[in-house]
Formats: sequence, C-alpha cells, structure tokens
Amino acid sequence: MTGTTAPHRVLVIIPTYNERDNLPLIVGRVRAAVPTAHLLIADDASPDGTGQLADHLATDDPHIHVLHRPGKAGLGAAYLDGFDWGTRHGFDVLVEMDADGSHQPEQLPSLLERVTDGADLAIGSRYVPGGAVQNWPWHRQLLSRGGNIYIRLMLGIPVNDATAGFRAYRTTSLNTLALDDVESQGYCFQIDLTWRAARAGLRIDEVPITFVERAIGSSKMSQNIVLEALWRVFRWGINSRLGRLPRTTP
Ligand SMILES: Nc1nc2c(ncn2[C@@H]2O[C@H](COP(=O)(O)OP(=O)(O)OP(=O)(O)O)[C@@H](O)[C@H]2O)c(=O)[nH]1
Ligand SMILES: [Mg+2]
Repeated sequence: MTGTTAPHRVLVIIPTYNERDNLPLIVGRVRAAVPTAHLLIADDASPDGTGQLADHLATDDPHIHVLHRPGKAGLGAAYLDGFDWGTRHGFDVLVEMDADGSHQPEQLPSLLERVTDGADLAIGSRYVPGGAVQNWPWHRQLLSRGGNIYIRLMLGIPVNDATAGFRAYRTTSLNTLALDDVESQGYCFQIDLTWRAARAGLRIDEVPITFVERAIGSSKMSQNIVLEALWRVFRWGINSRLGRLPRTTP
C-alpha cells in the first residue's frame, strides 16, 4: 500500500506514562499519516496529566480513544489491555507505537502494507537493510544489537529486531497466541510475543524503519527491564532445548 489509506480497520495503540509534551505531536502525526486509523492512548495514571490531555484530544476527534489504567503497571500490561479493547471494538489490525517519537508514524503505511500482503505480524526493524537508528549513544546501540544476537542464539528465531516496539498485528492471528498468560514487561514483552508468533508458525515480516531517539521527556528504560529480558530469554531457551515449551495456543 502506498499513500495514506489504511487497508483495514486499524487501531494504533500508544501506551503513555508522563508523555504530556509528546502526546499532541505523535497524535497529530498519526492522524496525518494514516487518517483512517483510530488511536487508543493507554495511560497509566501519569502524574503529569497525560491522561487528561488525552481526554481533551479525544473530545475533538472521534478517531481518538483513551484507556485509563489505575497506575503504572508496565508497557506489556498496557498493551494487553489495548489489544483486548481493540479486539472487542472490531479492529482488524492492532499497531504498537511509542509516544516519544522514536517510531515515525510516516513509516506506518509500509507496515500496514505487509499485513495487507498477508503478514500476521509486521515488525518495524532497525536491523534489516535500510533500517537505521538515529541519535543513540554507543552503549544503547551495543545493548540493543547485543540483545538481539543473544535472543537469536538462545531462541533460534529468524528475526533481526525482536525487541522492536513498532509493530502491526493482524488481530485474528494475535489472538491465537494465548495472551492470557503473558507476564513479560518492557522489551521482554516484545520478545515474548515474537517468540510466541514464531512458534505458532505465523508469518513475520520485518520492514526497515529509522528509529529516532526521543527528543522530549524521559526514558522509562531501567536495569530491571534489561535483567528481566536476559533471564526470561535464558529460561525459554533452556526449556525449548529440553522440550519443555510453554503453550502457544489455548
Ligand atoms: N501505559 C504505560 N506506558 C508506559 C509504561 N512504561 C513506558 N510506557 C510508554 O511506553 C513507550 C516506550 O517507553 P520509553 O520510555 O520510550 O522506553 P523505551 O522506548 O523502551 O526506552 P528509550 O529508548 O530509552 O526511550 C512510551 O510511550 C512510554 O510512555 C507504563 O508502565 N505504562
Ligand atoms: Mg523510547
């Protein structure tokens, strides 16, 4: 697909925690890039008033919806809630996108095009030819690239950017992945869903994107998020080798 029309009913889910200054910018860019898409802002009671700002944006635009969650419970929990909301409201494609401008809405049509072409999951990838990262310090690049090598070695999945958080899922395919037992948060949430999708035999396409480091607001990335990913991936890799795989389908 080229241009600005969406192939199906598309919901762009944007989890937010203290993104007041970023929110109007990202919402405006999504609305301009794919005007037919709807947005769901999943806010975890941000102390900076992001949730109230989201409500304000939603009053002026029927394409904008807001999910108020009671407190900070991590990216994964916010997405699971968003997936559930999107499924109940009949959306065919569910998109994950950060609020901080790292994922460029102008590149969303190329992800949606892959889903139209038959992909179950289109991943906006930094690590395929044509993909890039802008303004990341060397230690973040090392962590991300090293993390992806570790994931491929441990899990053997043919994905170059398994931690990427800019994705489009076909709703019917996503809902075959037994999401009720997903416990992972942060980057690990993205790895977990990639691992489930690969084991379920879903078609995963990587689409090159340019990831841009946030210019406004602060990162929620922490040492715990990295340790969680290291540990869970290690456990999944060992269990897989021992033939003790967790279930992938209900
Ligand atoms: N609802 C909700 N959103 C969150 C939570 N933690 C992070 N987010 C949002 O998830 C997105 C990604 O978070 P970032 O802080 O940018 O983390 P990151 O992209 O992994 O790390 P950086 O590369 O350092 O920016 C942003 O839109 C955040 O506002 C959370 O606990 N709840
Ligand atoms: Mg970010």
